[in-house]
This record gives sequence, structure tokens and C-alpha cells, in this order.
Amino acid sequence: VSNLYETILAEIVDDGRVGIITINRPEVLNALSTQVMDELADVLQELDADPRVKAIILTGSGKKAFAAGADIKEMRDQEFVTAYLGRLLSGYERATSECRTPIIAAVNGYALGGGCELAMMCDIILAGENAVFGQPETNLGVIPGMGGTQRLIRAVGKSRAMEMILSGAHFIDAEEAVSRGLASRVITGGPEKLIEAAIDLAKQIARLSGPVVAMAKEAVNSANDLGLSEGVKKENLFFSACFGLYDQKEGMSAFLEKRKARFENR
Ligand code: CO8
Repeated sequence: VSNLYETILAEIVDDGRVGIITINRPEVLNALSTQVMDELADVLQELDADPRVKAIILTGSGKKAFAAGADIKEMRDQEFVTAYLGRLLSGYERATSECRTPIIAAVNGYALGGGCELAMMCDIILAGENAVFGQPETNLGVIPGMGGTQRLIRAVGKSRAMEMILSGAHFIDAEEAVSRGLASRVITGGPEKLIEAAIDLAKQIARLSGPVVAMAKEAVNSANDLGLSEGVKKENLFFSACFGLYDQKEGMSAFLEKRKARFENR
């Protein structure tokens, strides 16, 4: 990985198959400055373009926060025109929506405002036992601005999303996040155990066929953008496309021959 990043750490583990990105501004609870978001967008593109990397983990440094939101110090002096035309923080939206590699958010501590929105842009959220999700923007005189009004409602339902966004209070803890489907699992035992669990999950994904995982990710994400019948048609096309892959023949033959599959995994 490029070593030019200043606000994030990036490393590759598991023989090059798993990328780990850590937002590294613990002194401000990993607040998302423009530089953080630009570097995140760049590193995601870099890892997604690396054919060896099969899964990416995103986390925050320190024990307290995944990210406590956009950088309020930097945002305070923005005007309408700079916010609108400057497309504050929008590079990340593009980077995540175009990223074919699965992204796992390992949420250790606060995921507030833009931090919650960033986690929701990932494909899977693993919640540390101290995870806290919330959209406190209205307390600052703004509304969520990185997809929160759209994604939170899909994750926790309208009433809870409205309660959180309109009041700017009533945060969600790790257990509630899992019970509502915002996160997939609570990982107890501290930040190290959380990262271990994220790496285990990333390794499981990395063992599978790369193109199959990418198609599965795109098909699932389509559910947010398409109606049911269009989504099912897209799924059917991707499903059919799998039969053009060596990995489909290998996966099914391995099952029938009672052996482990050896995917080409490009
Ligand atoms: N931005 C800048 N600095 C921050 C932020 C932030 N979001 N959050 C925390 N910090 C800083 C604090 O200022 C403090 O710095 P210092 O030590 O210099 O005083 C340091 O981090 C530690 O924070 P606290 O002392 O406040 O720590 P506590 O444990 O007492 O409290 C909280 C932790 C509850 C998380 C508290 O820090 C907090 O409320 N933070 C702000 C949370 C928030 O409101 N987030 C939403 C921000 S708005 C947003 O995200 C909009 C997203 C969409 C933008 C899209 C634009 C187009």
C-alpha cells in the first residue's frame, strides 16, 4: 500500500488477501476531515485495484471511536456554496459504491454522524461491545449529510431512524444494533478481539471465488436501489453468469467429490 497517507494507516495481511484501513486521528476521536475522506477514497481505490486483495476492513484507531463524525472544526466555516459545489466528503460515496471488494466495518466505540454513515456505507458491520451508533447532527444545526437519512431508515426502520435523527439523541448500542440488523454481530473482549473477528471473516471471504463474491455484493446492494422484480432479474443474470466461471465447475465438483474446492480466485 502507498505510504503517503497521513490520516489513515493501511496494511495488507493474510498473504496480501486482506486490506486493513485504520482511521488514525485518535486525539479527535477519528473525526473525518476532508483529508481523511480523500485518503480513504484513494486507499479504497488502491486496494480494490489490487487483484490480490479479496476483502477490506475499515476501523478506527484507539479504544474510544470508530469515527465521531465529520470534523466539526473544519466544517464550522463552510458556506452553502462551498459545501454544495465542493461536494464535501462525496469522494467516499463514489469510492464505496464503485468498490467491488467487500468492506467490513469493525466499529470500536463511537460511530456518530458521518462515522455512523461511513459504517453504513460498508457491506458488513461488526460491532465491538462498546459500539455506539448515532446521528447527532441536528444538535449542530445541520442534518446528516453523508447518506444517513437514507441508509439509517433501511437499517433500523422509520420510527427509530426518525427518533435518532430528529432528536439528535437516543443512540444505539451494540446489542440493539445487532437486534435491528444495523450490525451483524457483537464481538466482546475489546478492540483486539474485534479486529481478530474481522480478519477471520475477511479470510473466509478471501478463500472464495473473487468474481462470485463481487457479483453477490453487487446483487445484494441492488436491493437498495431497484424494485423487487428488477432486483430479482439482476440476480438471475449474475447467477447465470456464474456458470461461465471455472470456479462454479470447481465448487460443485468439489462438493460432489467430497473434497475442498480450489478456486481460481482471480
Ligand atoms: N469533530 C472534531 N473534533 C471532534 C469531534 C468531531 N466530530 N468529535 C470529537 N472531537 C474532539 C473533541 O473536540 C476533543 O478535542 P479536544 O481534546 O481538543 O477538546 C476530542 O475529540 C475528544 O472529544 P471529547 O472530549 O468530546 O470526548 P468525550 O469522551 O467527552 O465525548 C463524544 C465523546 C460524545 C463522541 C463527543 O466528542 C461528541 O459529541 N463529538 C461530536 C459528535 C458529533 O456531533 N458528530 C457529528 C458531526 S457532524 C457530521 O458528522 C455530519 C456528517 C455529514 C457531513 C457531510 C458534509 C457534506
